Amino acid sequence: MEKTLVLIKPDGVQRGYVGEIISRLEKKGLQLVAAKFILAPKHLAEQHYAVHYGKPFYEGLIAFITSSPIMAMVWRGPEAISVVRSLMGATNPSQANPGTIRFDLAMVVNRNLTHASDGPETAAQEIALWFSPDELYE
Ligand code: IDP
Ligand code: MG
Repeated sequence: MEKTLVLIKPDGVQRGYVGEIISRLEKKGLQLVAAKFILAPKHLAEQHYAVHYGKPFYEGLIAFITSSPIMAMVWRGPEAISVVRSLMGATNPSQANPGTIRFDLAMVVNRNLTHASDGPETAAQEIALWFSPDELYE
């Protein structure tokens, strides 16, 4: 079964949406297989967002994601990667569809609440980056 990494970023934690976001994934039918509430070290954030290195928003993104604790999770289910991306909605909340987490709960692209893996390779890489194998309960 497919697995995907989800982060509830500092804005999601600070605005009190950890429960709401987890609830939406649970209600869909996805299975939580790992979770940790952590202040991400800078080197981990930099590896996680390495694909965006050099982009105008990169430095701000790293500063933000390491600024206060986040909820890191692994979710599992049939086509979990695309299902979770659909539940999140478009990267820019103003372009996301109503009913998605980002449209319903967020306003701007640099405070869009969540991260979710975008493909099988990135999901595998990101899960291995944030969790050791013995932290996954499948
Ligand atoms: P994703 O989170 O939907 O996969 P990515 O393109 O991978 O979107 O970008 C990673 C994160 O970087 C986004 O979730 C968002 O927080 C931030 N970001 C993306 N594009 C911009 C931008 O143009 N300005 C500011 N922040 C951005
Ligand atoms: Mg991405």
